[in-house]
Amino acid sequence: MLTFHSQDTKKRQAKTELDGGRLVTPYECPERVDMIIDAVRQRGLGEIRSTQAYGLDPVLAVHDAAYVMFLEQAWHDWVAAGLHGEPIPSIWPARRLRADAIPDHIAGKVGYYALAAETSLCAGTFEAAQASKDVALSALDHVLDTGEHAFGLCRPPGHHAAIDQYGGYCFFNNAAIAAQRALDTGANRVAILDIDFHHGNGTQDIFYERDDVLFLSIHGDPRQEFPFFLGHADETGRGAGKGFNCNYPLASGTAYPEWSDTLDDAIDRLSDYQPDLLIVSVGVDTFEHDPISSFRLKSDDFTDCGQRLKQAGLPTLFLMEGGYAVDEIGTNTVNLLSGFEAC
Ligand code: OKP
Ligand code: ZN
Repeated sequence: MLTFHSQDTKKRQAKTELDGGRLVTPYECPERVDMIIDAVRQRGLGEIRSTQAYGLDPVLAVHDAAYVMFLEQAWHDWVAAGLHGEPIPSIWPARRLRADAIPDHIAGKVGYYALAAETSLCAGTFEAAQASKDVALSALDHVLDTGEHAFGLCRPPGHHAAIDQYGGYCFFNNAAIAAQRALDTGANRVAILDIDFHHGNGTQDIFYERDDVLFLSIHGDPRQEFPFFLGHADETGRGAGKGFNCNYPLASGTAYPEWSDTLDDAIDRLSDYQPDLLIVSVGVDTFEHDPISSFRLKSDDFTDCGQRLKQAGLPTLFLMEGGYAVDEIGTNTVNLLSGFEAC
């Protein structure tokens, strides 16, 4: 399987993440990319290809234009306002405050467009987010052109990024951008299966009222886990989208027997939908030693997971989301991809 990769994804080098009550070095670090590339090479997964530039049109097909402009300007505006450190929101349009009046001041704008506070903005964030979606789209085009499966080594991840909100280390929703482009270039139906530990609230948000994208997510129960305010089992879609959103919240401590039963159920639903393309939002933060997550998958389980995904028998685009056990991220990711290739 080909891997698509861009060094520009490493242009985001934030210094701070709000972790509990402390500022720490971000878990979502550029070294994650190097570790995965090293493993792809060492294990001989296949050729590594560079990316093409697709511009902002495919981003604007799923995200709000003012939100995209905000991301482009935020770092500059923060510095120009004389603020120090990295942009972190400190106020939001919470219940009964006005969410229909976007502030002019950057400190207010950050709160308007952020869905969480852990994710600081920094000088290279917008460039890295652009590179990340170019990775996704380059890999997509390979799948569409050849019918072969492909892996897009996206970074920063995307699945928490909603129509007009960033957070959870995500800025542009790479999977949603790829799904929309697939539809715009001839696909009738796309399925997105999100196996990251965290619920893909952004992807759900973008497609919640649509029946041309089926969204399935297996994740830590939002009663206990980030993003806390979306991802429950009763969120099944709205309007035309009713029945095309499917959440599988699982308890903290879930290990592979229960997780893989859930995966099989999701794969059955995928097969019923008969999509033209499957996009897998791949997170390996389900790993037992992930520093911010609480499932208990072992490294070998990722290989088995890849084998099960192959049973769906669909043209498949794998896009990287989370995984923060940096020493094992390469092994776990390539286990999944090579499990899929092997059968
Ligand atoms: C992004 B992805 C530790 C808690 C961090 C945010 C998690 C974002 C996960 N400071 N909460 O889904 O892997
Ligand atoms: Zn995650």
